[in-house]
Amino acid sequence: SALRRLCAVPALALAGGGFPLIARAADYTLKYGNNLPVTHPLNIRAQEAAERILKESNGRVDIKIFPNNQLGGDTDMLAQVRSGGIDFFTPSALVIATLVPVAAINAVGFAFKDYNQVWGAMDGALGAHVRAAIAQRKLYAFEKMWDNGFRQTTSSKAPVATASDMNGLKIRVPVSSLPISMFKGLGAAPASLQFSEVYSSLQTKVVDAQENPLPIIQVAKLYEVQKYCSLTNHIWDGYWFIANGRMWEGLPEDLKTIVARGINEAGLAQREDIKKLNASVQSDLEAKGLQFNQPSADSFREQLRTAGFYKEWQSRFGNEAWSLLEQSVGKLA
Ligand code: X2X
Repeated sequence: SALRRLCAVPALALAGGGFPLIARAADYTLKYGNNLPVTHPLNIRAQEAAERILKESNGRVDIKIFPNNQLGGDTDMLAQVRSGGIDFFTPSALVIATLVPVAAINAVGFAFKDYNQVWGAMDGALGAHVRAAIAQRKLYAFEKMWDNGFRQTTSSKAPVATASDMNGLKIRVPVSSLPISMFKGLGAAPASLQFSEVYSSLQTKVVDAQENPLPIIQVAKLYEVQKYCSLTNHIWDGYWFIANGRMWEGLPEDLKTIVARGINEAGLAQREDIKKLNASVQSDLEAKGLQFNQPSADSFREQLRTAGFYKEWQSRFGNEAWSLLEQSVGKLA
């Protein structure tokens, strides 16, 4: 790349008709797209990681971030990271599951009791199993998953206290078959929409309800178009930080090390941010007018068992993945 730099300067000088203001561009200018507002900890930590990587690589790797669905919704960004149109993407486990079905395994309803179980599984054997499946689709998944959070249910109609309150509820879920199956099992009427469409679909009453972790409800201002928030904790969801496989394989080893360290360590810091936010976000949302209730998980779990949800997804994920999940959370069905 020293040679490349030597060659690049005269070319720039000619093109500009004078002395170049910037001596050289980065060797690797890489695009990263995501679906979240810039105020979410995922974007704040990703920005820090990009700055650190630029510095530690002496300007050779410049990661440009395109937040908030600027490059299209999740479905578009997943296609782009596969084709190489973008270099990095952070799909939720639910979203990448449209390509890598086993990736939805962390979203099995009411599986994780707490974050110790979550990170034990995702930093351990279950996460390794999912990363290997992602690699088979020619995508590279960084080691540390980033936190989305435990998903909660909001509605403009009424609080959800027991499974029977889900009956006929028009609820938006991500574009992914597991939450569709789960909410149908609970008796609701789920509709798959990309996150880019959630605010407006709630505002125009295309749907009455949605489900997301509290930090997302906060940064995406969903409290403006929802009245009730029921702390159902029904799914734990995280983001896989993925790279286009060809791009990743083509990076020199020293740059791979710098990029992976920057991204994985930012991910660990982002987990801490969400943990801190979880302690204060409810009172902030209450102050903004959202009314909270805390249902017990029992009626929901019972309804899912009766509906055959756990049996169905055990067979869809396969016994190997299912037993890795149960090693972390205990027997599910
Ligand atoms: O689309 C959602 O609900 C979100 C933001 O949680 C995901 O990325 C799955």
